[in-house]
Amino acid sequence: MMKQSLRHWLATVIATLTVSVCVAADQANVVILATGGTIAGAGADATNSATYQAAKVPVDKLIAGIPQLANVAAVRGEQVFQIASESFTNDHLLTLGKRVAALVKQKDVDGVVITHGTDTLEETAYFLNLVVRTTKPIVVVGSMRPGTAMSADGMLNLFNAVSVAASLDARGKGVLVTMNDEINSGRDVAKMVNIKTDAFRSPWGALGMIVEGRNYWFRLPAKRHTANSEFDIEQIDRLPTVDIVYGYGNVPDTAYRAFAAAGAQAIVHAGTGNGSVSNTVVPVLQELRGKGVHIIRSSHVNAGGFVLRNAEQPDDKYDWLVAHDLNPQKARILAAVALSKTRDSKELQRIFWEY
Ligand code: DAS
Repeated sequence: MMKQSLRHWLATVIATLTVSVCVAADQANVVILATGGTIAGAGADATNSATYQAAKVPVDKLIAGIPQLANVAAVRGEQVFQIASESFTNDHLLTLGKRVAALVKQKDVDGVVITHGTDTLEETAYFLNLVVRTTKPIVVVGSMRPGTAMSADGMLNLFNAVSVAASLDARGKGVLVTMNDEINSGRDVAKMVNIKTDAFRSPWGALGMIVEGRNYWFRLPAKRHTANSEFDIEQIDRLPTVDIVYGYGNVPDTAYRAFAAAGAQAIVHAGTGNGSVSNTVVPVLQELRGKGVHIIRSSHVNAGGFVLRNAEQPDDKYDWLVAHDLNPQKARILAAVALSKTRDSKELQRIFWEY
């Protein structure tokens, strides 16, 4: 009797081990690249939902704080930076992009998550969307409240990001952003509110939702991205300087001149309405274009529209570009990437239509 129960026990143990190894073997491998931000933030008190220090908690602690991650993927973390994202520079973008590109080439990496501050999250997500040639999921995630606050949103945002990055049906959809149960396109999404958890919205709507570890898709990206991009981070070692000037009543031409004098290869005019240009500014933009500086008309109104070429401004005549539906900060990212490849106006405008 004793021998039989021992045999039965051994058979059970071996079967269990086999199943767990199989499950582990089937689990997607996801790498979390941590860069800082509120998702790594810490406040003095649970009532501090908006007063806190960003970029304090290391990636290993973020992972240890969500043991349920092990149910959706085999996860490991790398601390790439530990900064608030308003301090990102072009060099940070290049370093991060090159690390992502190297990881997605590895056979033992199925998806990448980037934890990031929310202030420039939309810029990084768009940049990666343009330059990392892969169909593997790349998911950028942040949080609006630090993990020390009541109803903190970071844990579930990060759990959702890893779950999406581990999903086969998230492949080929470009860089994604998971915040507040939504899956947004890294191209379209922007931070529209500065202190609410539903801060991230796409003017054209979310791609889908992630609920309890399952993705629900409702639309697909319409513009070129990632594997279908003509840009490749591995061929970009420096991003040309592109600056932004905000348009408003009474605006002088000072900032345009200063940026051009400091070496800007293009200036994004964040215009009122349809990227409108004050009649006091048109002459300096014509002068700067004549000196080789590209002028890109965008709008600081972006809730679902786009700047029309040759509407109130004769863009063909002035050889100016329009940013299509991109907000000024995303127009800067695309202009910098595009200028690393071409300075031809027609080519640049094509790129703004296609990306
Ligand atoms: N300062 C903000 C940033 O790092 C904090 C945040 O919202 O993540 O972008």
